[in-house]
This record gives sequence, structure tokens and C-alpha cells, in this order.
Amino acid sequence: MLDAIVIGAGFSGLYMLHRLRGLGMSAAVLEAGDGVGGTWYWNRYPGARCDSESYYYSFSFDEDLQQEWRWSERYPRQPEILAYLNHVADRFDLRRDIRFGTRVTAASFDDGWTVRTERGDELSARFLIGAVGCLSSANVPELEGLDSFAGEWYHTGRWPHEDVDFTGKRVGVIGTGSTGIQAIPVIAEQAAHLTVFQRTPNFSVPARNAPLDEEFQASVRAEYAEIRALQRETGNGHPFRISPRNAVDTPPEQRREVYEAAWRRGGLRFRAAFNDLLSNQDANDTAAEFIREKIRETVRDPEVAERLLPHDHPFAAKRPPIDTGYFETYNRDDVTLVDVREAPIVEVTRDGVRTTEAEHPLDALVFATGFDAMTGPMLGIDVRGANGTLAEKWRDGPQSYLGLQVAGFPNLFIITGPGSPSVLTNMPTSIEQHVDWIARCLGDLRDNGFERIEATEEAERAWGEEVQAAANRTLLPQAKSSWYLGANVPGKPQVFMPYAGGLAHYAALCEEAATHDYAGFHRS
Ligand code: N01
Repeated sequence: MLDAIVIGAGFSGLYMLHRLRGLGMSAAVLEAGDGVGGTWYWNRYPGARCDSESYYYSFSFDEDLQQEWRWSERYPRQPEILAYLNHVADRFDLRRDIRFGTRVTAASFDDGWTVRTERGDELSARFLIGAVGCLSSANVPELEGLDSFAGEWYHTGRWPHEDVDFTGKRVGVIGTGSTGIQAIPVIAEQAAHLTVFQRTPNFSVPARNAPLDEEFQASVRAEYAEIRALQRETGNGHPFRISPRNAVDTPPEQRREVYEAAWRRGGLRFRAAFNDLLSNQDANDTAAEFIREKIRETVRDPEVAERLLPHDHPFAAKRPPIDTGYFETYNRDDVTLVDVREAPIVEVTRDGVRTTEAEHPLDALVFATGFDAMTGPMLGIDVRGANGTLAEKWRDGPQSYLGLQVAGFPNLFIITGPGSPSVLTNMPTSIEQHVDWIARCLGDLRDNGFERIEATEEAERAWGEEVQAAANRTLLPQAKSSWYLGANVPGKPQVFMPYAGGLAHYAALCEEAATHDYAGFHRS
């Protein structure tokens, strides 16, 4: 029996394996893909890149690693992040404990964990660690007639490894979340004609991507210690602080200057322009209206601009996309915007997509329709704990203590699971915090002669209440169609899933639990 089985070889699984080795524990990582990378292995769609800036969307645990790696752009493209993760796997000699092409289908607890894979392997370990990612279970809407479509269709999160060439083709994209907003301008460049099927107009801020010069890179390398310390101090794991100033207390002209400067700087930092944007609707309205004005200025056809104006959720209450030429794309003659809230999709036909108003002829269709987020990846495995299945336990929404453990599932840990800040933060920062905590916990169990750890039901219940209360202190739950709530997947229980109380505060709670003899957990 191994000490630990880790499911997934993305950022989480790779670092977890490295830490398990450091503890002298035997471990196997089971990975469905044929290579490392997780999200960055699967999401190869045109325009795929990270919205966090490259120099801090990376591991901090090894000084030599962060000093030797060179990023080429402000926002790294998917192949560059994948190359980085392959470098990490090689540098720390991780591959010898990773089984690729090995999808886990079931896991059951009986003293230890026994895991079964699609290709029939069975492995056992004392601990099971889900490093399955938050956004790895593709959500393809069940559209009538999809099977009859004569062209090719793709989901962005399951993009083929071979080049997909849209030259000369009429392409449709369904979805205008972060992914669609990255892909649409790039696909428009190549396709003969692009039709965008939009259900919810989205806020987006220019990314302002640019190559990184050597001077900037050298300054980052010199300041890495401070940058990483700041990442751990902030609420979202980014190395910038949110302005202490409130939008509602700032005179309109001055407020506008702040927004203009933030717009010029670009990126996710736009949200940090004022302190009250996610807590006060009036404050949020000022940011929302500023972005709507920018959309009206950018898009030449006023009717198209009107359809692109977000109206049903506060700015940043859904994960805010950042873009390179997204709104400008609608000025092209070969791009059509279809509002599918006004005219819903009826079916996919042999030749395209038919809405209640028209048939749109297509040679290829791209689903940028997101994921069964946060719970989908773990529920995709038949997980059986001490008294029942995870599917039963999470029937009305996910429950966990600190997002780390689930009562009734001893020795199972989830990295960045529901109930942790995860998707509201810069993921590598959250991942390192979780992995470090789990590694310390496993070491402490061993050193103190314990074999088993499990969240208590009481701690889990209290944490569930805190997760909802933290969300309700913000405007985040106002976005009713958000995947944070599970609202994007038909039939999914609508519960706010990530912890919105901030990463630094959350990390302090994890630390407190550990230093108080793992309060909220039962060890035996
Ligand atoms: O998915 P989404 P995503 N008919 O769920 C629409 C991360 N990410 O892949 O809003 C028509 O946000 C749906 O419409 P609506 C990031 O955390 C990171 O874009 O539900 N439309 C929406 O427009 C992000 O938030 C990076 O009404 C349908 C879109 O599809 C998360 O991944 C880059 C539909 C889905 O948007 C998910 O983003 C990209 C239907 N039946 C993504 N079903 C980085 O930079 C869904 N839609 C790291």
C-alpha cells in the first residue's frame, strides 16, 4: 500500500508529489492526460493564455526555479505555461511517479483508499488527494441535433492537440465568458466568417499584453521575496493591494481619472481601483457604467454596442474577463453577434445553428461554454467514503471543512476544493498554500502516531455557514447565472462554492486549526 495517491498532474498534483517525496512518503500521481499540465494541457484553444501576469502565475517554493525561468510576455500563452510545467516535472524528476493516460473512475475507503482506473488498474494508499482542478469538467450544453452537424465541433477545454485550421470557414462560437472573450478575436482573424452566440453580455477590461523586457524581468527576480510575501498577504493572491479609497467617496471627475488610469494599465488590477467595488452596489455601478461607456465608444454600430452592454450582474461578480481586442472584433464586417437570450438556440442542424429567428450556416462550432466547476471534477469519480458516496453527500451542494476535507471521507484531501478561496484568487498561490498545509498535516499525523484524519460534521457545518456569510458580505451572489453558484449547469444545486473571505484570512484560519491540534478535525 502506498502512502498517498494523488489524482491529477497539474500545478497542484506536481507540487503535492514534490512535497510527499520531501516527507519520504511513497506516492503515485494518476493523470488522465498524456502529459503534465492539467488545465494547461487541455485548454489549447486559439488565444488561450493566463489572465494573471506571468511572473506571479508560477511556483514560489523553489528559489532556483523562479530565478532561472524566463517569461516572454506579460500574460503567458498556454504553450508557455505548459512548457513551464514540463520544466518543473523534469527539474524535480517527477515523471517517474506519474502514470499518464490513467483516468480515475472510482475510489473507496476501507481503512485506506482503493482507487480504480478506466483501464482497470487498482491501487491502494493510506491517503487520497484530489488535485483534480476546479475547471476541468467540460460543460457542453445538450443542444438538440448536435449529432447531425456536418462540420466539426469543439469544446475549448478539450481542444485537439493537432492544429485546428479555420481558414476559409464559417465558425460559430457559443459563450462569452473569459474563454470566449480570449478566443473570439483570434478566431475572427482566421475564419471567413464568425458568428458569436451571446447569452449574457460580459464586462471586459483590456489586458494590455506586451513582451517583457530584460530590465523588468531582472527587477522581478531581484524582488521575488517581496513579491511572494505580498501575494500571501493579499485577499486574492495577486501581488497588488486594493486601493483603500472608496469609489462612492471620490468626486466624479477624480473617480473618472482613476478608472482611466486603471483602464490604460489594464488587466485584473482594474478591480483594485477602489475598495468598495465588490461590496457596494452604488460603487460598482460607477465601474460598470465606465466600462459600458468604453464599449459604446469602441463598437461602431450602436445596435451591436447596445447588445454587448452588460446589464444583469455587477461588474466582477462573475469572474471578470480581460481581453485583447474583444469589443473591437465586432467592428469587423465578417463578424456577427447573435443575442440568444432574445432569440434562443432551437437546435443544431446539419448546416449550422438555428435560433427562433434565423438559421446561421456554419462549418465549425466552438463551445466556449465553461465547466461543471468546482464539484464536477470530484463528482466525476465514484467516491465512496466511510458511510456513503460523495455524490449523496453533495446532493444539495458541496460541503467541506476549509475546502480541505469532507466529513465521512477520512484521509481524503482536496486541493482548492469548494469552500476554499481557489477560483477567486491567483491559483498557484492558493495551490501552494493548500499543498503546504496538507504536507504539514501528513507529517504531523505521522510524527504523532495517528493514521487517520477526518473533518468533523460540526466544523463542516459551521464552515458551510461561514462560506455563505462571506459571499453575502459581497456582491458576488448577485450574479445569478454565475458558475460560482453552479447556475451554469442545468439541475446543479445553486450554492455559492468558493470562499470569499480572502486568501490571507483563510490561510490564517488553516494555520490556526493546525496549531490547535487540528481543531475541527478528528485524528485517530
Ligand atoms: O466559462 P464561463 P469560461 N447557450 O462559464 C455561455 C477561467 N478561465 O470557459 O453567462 C448559450 O465563464 C455562458 O452564458 P451565461 C476563469 O475562472 C481562466 O469562459 O451562462 N450560452 C457564458 O457566456 C473563468 O471564469 C482563464 O448566460 C451558453 C459562457 O458560455 C472560467 O475559467 C481563461 C450556454 C461560459 O462562460 C470559466 O470561463 C479562461 C448555452 N446553453 C477561463 N451555456 C485564464 O486566464 C453556457 N453558455 C486563467
